[in-house]
Amino acid sequence: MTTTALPQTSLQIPEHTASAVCEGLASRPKWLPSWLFYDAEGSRLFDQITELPEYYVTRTERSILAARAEEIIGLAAGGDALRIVELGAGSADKTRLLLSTAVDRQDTVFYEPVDVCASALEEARERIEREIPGVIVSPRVQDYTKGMELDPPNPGERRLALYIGSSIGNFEPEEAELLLERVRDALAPGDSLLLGVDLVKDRATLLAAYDDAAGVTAAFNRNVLVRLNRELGSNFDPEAFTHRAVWNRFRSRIEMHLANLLPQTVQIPALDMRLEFSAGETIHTENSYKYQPGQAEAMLVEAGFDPATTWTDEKGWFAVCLARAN
Ligand code: AVI
Repeated sequence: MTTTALPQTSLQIPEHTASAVCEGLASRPKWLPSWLFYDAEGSRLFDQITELPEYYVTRTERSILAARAEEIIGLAAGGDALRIVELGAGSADKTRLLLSTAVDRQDTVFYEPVDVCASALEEARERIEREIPGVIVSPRVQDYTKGMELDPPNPGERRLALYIGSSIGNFEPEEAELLLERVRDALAPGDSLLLGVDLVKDRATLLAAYDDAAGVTAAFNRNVLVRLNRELGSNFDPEAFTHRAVWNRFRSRIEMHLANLLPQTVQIPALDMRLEFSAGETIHTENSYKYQPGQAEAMLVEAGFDPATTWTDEKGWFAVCLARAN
């Protein structure tokens, strides 16, 4: 990883963190990229979010996968053996459901999680090989947003790529399209992609999911400032910022912001930055796009896939789309 030593500090900062923070906090309105949420504490808080009563996303997708796993695996495999590649280091029990179903069909399944974080991949390998005999894990340390390099499948094998958890919704529409095209480029004709997307629903349900009563999402949002303090030596007072979730219906997205309560000056020595915050000024930290029915399928067609089947839950809150690379 490239690191940058910036003025007034001996901290070694990854180049992409330094440039994103510089650009975002020098902008008006200020913003930070949402991938900064996921340090160890942020990942722990996100796991907690997935269990919250208000956060319908994870359990709704899980219920669709539990009901449809055999159909999904059968359609993706056709008459061939499946090799399963996942964007991200294993979405816990949702991935396990699909892997166990594949093992029931074909005894041995190769599973290739792709992630930038080698330790998350190692954890996924250890956990999955222990819990599901028959799965052979081959982790790939790659940034899948920049494209994937996969070994050619063996004769009689097809790939099923998993991009579940509605993570696609955290990308801007044009970035999401590019990401799908890159996934398509890494696959061969006849391979499939399983994509999980969150659908537009009533405002109250959406807002509650991103502003829960226990304050876990608020802590998750503020933790980005704790991370900057630790990694860049800044002096943000995280408690002086309020968590705000907003439904932007014109852009079909939930936005998360951190609103500064009182005027304050923040120093970021590692970036040689001094920031004046006025009372009420915000930092935009995340977008989570929500799709209309049929929209994900249209994106998949644009990216070079033939959408095969879409499954939703009974409330029509979440969609899981299986599409074949053409
Ligand atoms: C990871 N991603 C799909 C979550 C979402 O719902 O957009 C991140 C999240 N942010 C706040 N709560 C959950």
